[in-house]
Amino acid sequence: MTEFHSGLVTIVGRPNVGKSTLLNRLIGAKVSITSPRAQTTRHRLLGIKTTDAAQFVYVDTPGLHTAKGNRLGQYMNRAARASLEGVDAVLLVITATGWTEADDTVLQLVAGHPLPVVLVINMVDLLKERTALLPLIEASAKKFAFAEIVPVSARNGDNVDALERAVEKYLPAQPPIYPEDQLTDRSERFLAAEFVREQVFRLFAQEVPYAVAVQVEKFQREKGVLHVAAAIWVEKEGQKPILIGKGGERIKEIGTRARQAMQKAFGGKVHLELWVKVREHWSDDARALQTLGYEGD
Ligand SMILES: Nc1nc2c(ncn2[C@@H]2O[C@H](COP(=O)(O)OP(=O)(O)OP(=O)(O)O)[C@@H](O)[C@H]2O)c(=O)[nH]1
Ligand SMILES: [Mg+2]
Repeated sequence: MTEFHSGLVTIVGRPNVGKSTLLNRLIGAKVSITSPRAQTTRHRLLGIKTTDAAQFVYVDTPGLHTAKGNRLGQYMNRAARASLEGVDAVLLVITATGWTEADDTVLQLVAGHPLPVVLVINMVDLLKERTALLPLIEASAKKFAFAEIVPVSARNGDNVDALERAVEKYLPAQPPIYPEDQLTDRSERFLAAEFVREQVFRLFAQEVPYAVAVQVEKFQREKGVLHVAAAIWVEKEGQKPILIGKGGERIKEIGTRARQAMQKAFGGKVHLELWVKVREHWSDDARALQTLGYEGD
């Protein structure tokens, strides 16, 4: 038998390039939330895939953005930077539309670490002609000595198997790090909060998603049904009616969609109860951030 390989592979990039979609696609399960809005991911999170020959431990990270902003933004950037420590390889994700200044900033950060960097050019499904990739691949190869350059579509799975093969070369020979049936390091309770936040990011415009944090207050199985109760925290009194909607329509829609995501991820029936609470400026308040789970990473 050939030796088993396992290792950590961190996924970095500017916000909104498809890192979390890629992580879910690589492991074949949904453990990380995604949305068309930048800065959806707030925590570092693992997605684990075990095959007969190897265990891939992928690290999803918040999109790296220019650090001014509030304490939450600083926490997110710290989590992304820390994810470059102690890993075996890096996937730097950009999109097929080409390099931006923000991508260059991420590259500079990554280049400071002695790690193999695989450049992932995502969203190739948006290109009319595959040949349009060639100049981008050439320009990328001039920017940095990438270990590999792999174009993919995280959305439809195109070429993601080739990416896995490319990554496998950089995993050291060692036994699996996690049990082979484990998909993530995060609890179902954590994922439940994230599935609610995902719907807020998908259903609301402008500042509302950035004003929201979700806290699960009950997570209990009774007679085959999982009962989840969660508070949606907002920063201002005025955001509360927006989230609730006329006759409670909007919060009902969040609940229905989040419940479906939970049922799919956890299996079995889920009963979900949601309400909205106000905590002024929680995203810039160190103590509030700690209570809401934004700490440690
Ligand atoms: N067309 C297309 N869209 C994609 C692809 N991959 C991701 N997307 C979309 O791009 C948006 C952002 O995806 P995410 O996976 O949330 O991006 P992210 O890099 O994790 O974003 P942050 O967590 O905010 O940094 C979502 O609307 C995805 O559906 C792809 O291969 N093709
Ligand atoms: Mg993400």
